[in-house]
Amino acid sequence: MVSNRKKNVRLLLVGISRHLNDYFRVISLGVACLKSYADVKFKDKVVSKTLNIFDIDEAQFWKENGEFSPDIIGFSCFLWNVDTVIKICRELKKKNPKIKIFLGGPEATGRRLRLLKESLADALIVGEGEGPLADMLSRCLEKKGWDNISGVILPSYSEKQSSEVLPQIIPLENLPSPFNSEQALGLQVHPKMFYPFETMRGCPNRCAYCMWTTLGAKSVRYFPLERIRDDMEWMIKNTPQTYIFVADSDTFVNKERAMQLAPIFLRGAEQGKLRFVFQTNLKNWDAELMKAYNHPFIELNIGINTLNEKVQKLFGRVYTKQFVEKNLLLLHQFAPDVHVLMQMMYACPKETFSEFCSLFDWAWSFPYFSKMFFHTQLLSGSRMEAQQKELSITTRKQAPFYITSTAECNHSEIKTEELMILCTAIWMKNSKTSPLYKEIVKTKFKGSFSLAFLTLWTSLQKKQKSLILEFYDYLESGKDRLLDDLQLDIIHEFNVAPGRLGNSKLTHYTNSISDFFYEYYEKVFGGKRI
Ligand code: B12
Ligand code: SF4
Repeated sequence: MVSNRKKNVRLLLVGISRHLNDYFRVISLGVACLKSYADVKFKDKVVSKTLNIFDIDEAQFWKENGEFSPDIIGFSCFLWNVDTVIKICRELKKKNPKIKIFLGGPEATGRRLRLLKESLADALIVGEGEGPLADMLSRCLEKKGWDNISGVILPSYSEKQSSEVLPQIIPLENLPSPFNSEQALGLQVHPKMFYPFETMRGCPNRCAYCMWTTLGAKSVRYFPLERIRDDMEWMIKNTPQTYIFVADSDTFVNKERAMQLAPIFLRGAEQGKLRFVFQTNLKNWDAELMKAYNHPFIELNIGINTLNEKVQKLFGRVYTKQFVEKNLLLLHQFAPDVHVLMQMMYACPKETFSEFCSLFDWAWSFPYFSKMFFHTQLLSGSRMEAQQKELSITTRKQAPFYITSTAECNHSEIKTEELMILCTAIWMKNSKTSPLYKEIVKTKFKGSFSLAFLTLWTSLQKKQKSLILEFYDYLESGKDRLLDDLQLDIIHEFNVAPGRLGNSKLTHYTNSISDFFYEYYEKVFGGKRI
């Protein structure tokens, strides 16, 4: 398997990311973790390198691959890079059939044998990668094959065998942190980075749209507090002002532990101006926890998703509107400095257009916090993907596989939902249009934001509609700037990525959409611009 000339194995671990707002390059945490583990375990028997590729820059891969000349290459597969990974793997095999390729990450775990076959790779790892990677490297050093390793699928497996492979899970205390060297992270560090960061692994929930639920990873495991403290000190010193996206399923699922973590995060915020974003569920919060996390550098993304009972049942997340409102108000009272982002979903199966409008009206009428509507998608390996036919779901042809129609909502209705989300996000963020829009919603449209949008839309001139639709088509067709991303950019006031559409063009679209509102306001209500 490995050339007889050499005593060591050369391992290249590749993470390919898309562009991310105006933050500096996002690290691929999965491959950084794998390198750290392989380095500690194998020392100089394995020469490893982490390669972080940004903006899906394929040419950079070929350059660095040529310079490093690996024996084996591992790719981290997410929905935003998997097409590129497949293309690279096939070319690699064509150029050098002896090279050993293995795949891991969420998209590999979800697609399994289908991805292995399509990419022509030699092995695919399900779930956490550290244990299987170590086993595979040991086999390479012994010049043995990769058969019968727990958590690993080989091309010779049947569909059934492949679907039954469970992840190999090792104690988190044994895993070294990558937040201690540029080599492990795979890029030069400086202030204002973007780091995914873990304090735990596993998730007690079983949301139908998430593929992790099929992995038997229900029990939650924690990284030692000492490690988290050390990571924070390293970041305060080396990468202040960094944006830390906490990758935990929900850091607050264990209150005692969350209370122990609070001073560690707050020290990072105070001493290093580090900003933390957490994904969480309201059911885990009480006044004490809210007070402990009350800091302007903390952002809580609250997964409300839907208030529609039928959809909640399908997703496996049930709670009442009263419960959500009560807890949001508590958050406002006890954590007034925190940036709260209410996250809802649209294009959900089992939801009609008018039911979505009710959610939309409720969310925008809630007097506090930022609002964000995520496009529901079919993630590979999720229970919802398995129910696609039964739920009459159609999706976009390329990843992310956003839902374009369901039994309850046709394509044109979902498109209207998107136009409503797009225009309202712009009108409600702009400090000049926002008070006017709120005023007309209240006084002319009985408090209904959806009704206001639908009426406004029909009153727009043809050329105004065409500009909005042109912007919509751009957002829909791409991979690098979708409506989800745009909402986040608007909320966070990020500069816009220099992707296919330059900053100035994007500003042109958003400013024009604001202007259309003014024109309507002046024409219909005789109001003056503020
Ligand atoms: C940070 C993060 C992001 C960051 C970017 C991350 C990046 N590097 O570019 C941001 C915020 C931008 C983001 C955006 C999105 N994300 Co996101 N995100 C995450 C999150 C929270 C953490 C990822 C992480 O670092 N985890 C910790 C590391 C250690 O785990 P890991 O990467 O999985 O790696 C382990 C194993 O997978 C495996 N492994 C990984 N790579 C490899 C490679 C090899 C060779 C091997 C052997 C093993 C291996 O071993 C690793 C260590 O055990 C995950 C959820 C989660 N908890 O994982 C979602 C997740 C990755 N995101 C997801 C989604 C859906 C999105 C969005 C589409 C959401 C949206 N609607 O906007 C967008 C992407 C939009 C787009 N246009 O493409 C899905 C991905 C599904 C998929 N199949 O790819 C996840 C899994 C969430 C979920 N519950 O479903 N995301
Ligand atoms: S979406 Fe989040 S809470 Fe739901 S199962 Fe996945 S990781 Fe857990």
